[in-house]
Amino acid sequence: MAADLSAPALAQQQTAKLVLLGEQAAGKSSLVLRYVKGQFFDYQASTVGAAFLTKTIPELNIKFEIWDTAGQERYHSLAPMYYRGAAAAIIVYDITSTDSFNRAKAWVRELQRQGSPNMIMALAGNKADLESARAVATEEAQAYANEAGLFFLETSAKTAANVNELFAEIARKLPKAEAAPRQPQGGIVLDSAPAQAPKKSACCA
Ligand SMILES: Nc1nc2c(ncn2[C@@H]2O[C@H](COP(=O)(O)OP(=O)(O)OP(=O)(O)O)[C@@H](O)[C@H]2O)c(=O)[nH]1
Ligand SMILES: [Mg+2]
Repeated sequence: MAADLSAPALAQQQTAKLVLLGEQAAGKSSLVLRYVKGQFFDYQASTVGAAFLTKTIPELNIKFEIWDTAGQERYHSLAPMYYRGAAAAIIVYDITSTDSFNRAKAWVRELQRQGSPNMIMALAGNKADLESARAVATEEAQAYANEAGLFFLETSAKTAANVNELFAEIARKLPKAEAAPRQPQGGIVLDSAPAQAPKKSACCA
């Protein structure tokens, strides 16, 4: 029997490794927590090493495997472990801190040199709710993002502004899993071509 009836539509779910990088206190963990759990804490403990969370977007059949890295300089040498092989990266800065914007640019340069070649990169200017303390103009960041070929949004983990949009846009930009778009949804494949899709196990959701 050629038709593989053991592979339901669910098995087509695409898994995408996503890493967050950026200066300490820029709001990486807060963005992830807001996105994954809908929570925000005024006091958010600084990340040690990295944190791992997942989030599935059922409409797009994508599961994000999110590595929320620690921004403290002493963890910098660990970063390649988390960004290597990542399909996408969110580089976060704090709009009230020019230093954090410069640090974000340094991360972009590092990823351009050492990240995966087709990595989708998004620049997030976080803490957009703190408009009165703004130090980085939207136009400046947008111009930089255009130049560097990044997708750019200003976000607020506190108010949730643009947080879902940020992750959803990344999901939309991901290259589709090789086999997924060609598989008729829920139908039986009558054509005799061998199924070449790498079989991802549905383990550990
Ligand atoms: N006003 C405001 N505060 C925020 C926002 N996002 C994060 N914060 C606050 O900024 C502080 C640092 O946030 P974190 O999410 O821990 O920052 P981080 O980038 O994960 O920091 P490290 O783990 O140390 O690298 C916390 O006190 C948060 O409550 C935001 O959008 N608006
Ligand atoms: Mg953190």
